[in-house]
Amino acid sequence: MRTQVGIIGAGPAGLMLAHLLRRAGIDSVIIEDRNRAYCEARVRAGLIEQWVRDLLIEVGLGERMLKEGLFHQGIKLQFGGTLHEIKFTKLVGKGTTIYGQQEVVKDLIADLLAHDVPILFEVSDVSVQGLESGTPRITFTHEGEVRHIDCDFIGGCDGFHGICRPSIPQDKIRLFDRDYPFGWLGILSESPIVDEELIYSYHDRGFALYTQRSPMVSRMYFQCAPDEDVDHWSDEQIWDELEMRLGGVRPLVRGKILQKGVTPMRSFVVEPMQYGRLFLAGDSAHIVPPTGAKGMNLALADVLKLSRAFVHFYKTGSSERLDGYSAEVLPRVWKAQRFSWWMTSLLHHFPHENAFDRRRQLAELDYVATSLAAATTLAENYAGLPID
Ligand code: FAS
Ligand code: PHB
Repeated sequence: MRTQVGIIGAGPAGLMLAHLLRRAGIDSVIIEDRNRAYCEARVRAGLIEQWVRDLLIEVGLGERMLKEGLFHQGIKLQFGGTLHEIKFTKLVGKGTTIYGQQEVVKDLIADLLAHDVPILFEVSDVSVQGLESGTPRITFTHEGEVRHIDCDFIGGCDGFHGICRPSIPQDKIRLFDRDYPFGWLGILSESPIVDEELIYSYHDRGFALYTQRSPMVSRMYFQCAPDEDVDHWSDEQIWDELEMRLGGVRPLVRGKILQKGVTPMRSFVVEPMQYGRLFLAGDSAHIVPPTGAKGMNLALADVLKLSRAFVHFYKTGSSERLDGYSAEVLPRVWKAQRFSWWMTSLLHHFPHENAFDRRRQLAELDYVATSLAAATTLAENYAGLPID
């Protein structure tokens, strides 16, 4: 096969990249090692920033989000048995929208296939060659056959555990990381909304988060051990723990747990996010702890910039913007890293902490809840930093 941009990975980054390229008349082919049903059912992020909402509408993907998404004016912080609202719309004139990552993925896959953009699911043995040459190649097995995609560029959108980042000579990149001494045990439950916004709870037993997917489907997380085994928790025990950490102010309504799992917490960045004709975007280049809800939003910010650099190349023949891709997107990546680390440090308990640290965390929460300047900083970062 021959195409202009070969894309590895059908997550939000890979799919949105193909979508933006198609709208600019640039061909691409996506390969994905999972099947379509799995990609469309994978429960991950759920919160999109204001500019992402606007982008989805602008690029013709807003219809279902506008119908089914839940627009939020802000978030609530729960500590000392009280709820404190941080109203983003009043502070920075922006809001956030709850619209599940798998819904964004479904909309993108449907639109791409409707426009005949090839997505090859269930590929295996994927590898890349000729990254330093003008004609890189992707090799993979599909339906039992070894196949090749010859292309001008490769979009490395295969997530943290993909093959693209490890395909770069390790002496050509630098890795930055931090692991956190805890994880999140998360559930998806058939239970009605108990608050019109998210609740981030600081509690003696550890952090907890109340979020939603629809008026009758809720999503909740609580801080657990990094290697917690979710099978050690009965659904009753999970509800008991959530009620202790979240139920103080807004009583939770128990319901059937549809899905549960433990997510490790790490911060990770690779620099640069490109090598030769390979360009990394999304989780293949950076991971943030989900406390700031930045994962999917950052992946979409990367491909918005990358797609523009490809358009500039095919319009002008100049690779100037492609050469500057990493330098252009890394400042936003590091600001999201800082904010996600700050939210995580503010709201979680660390093994080495002492009574002083807990008082300090409470003082910072009180400052954020009562200072216009501090609340505005949180609002600006949470609702989404400006993106041109
Ligand atoms: P993705 O990982 O979504 O997509 C990469 C794709 O590449 C996948 O479809 C994968 O199957 C495919 N792939 C991998 N290797 C391949 C190979 N060798 N060949 C072909 N295809 C390959 N963010 C939040 O903001 N809030 C959350 O609550 C939240 N929860 C999360 C829970 C989990 C368990 C995880 C892992 C992440 C979560 N995130 C969350 C972050 C998440 O939203 C990511 O940031 C987002 O999925 C990144 O999108 P992509 O970069 O497209 O990567
Ligand atoms: C979610 O809705 O899944 C979600 C929202 C905010 C977060 C993390 C996850 O910080």
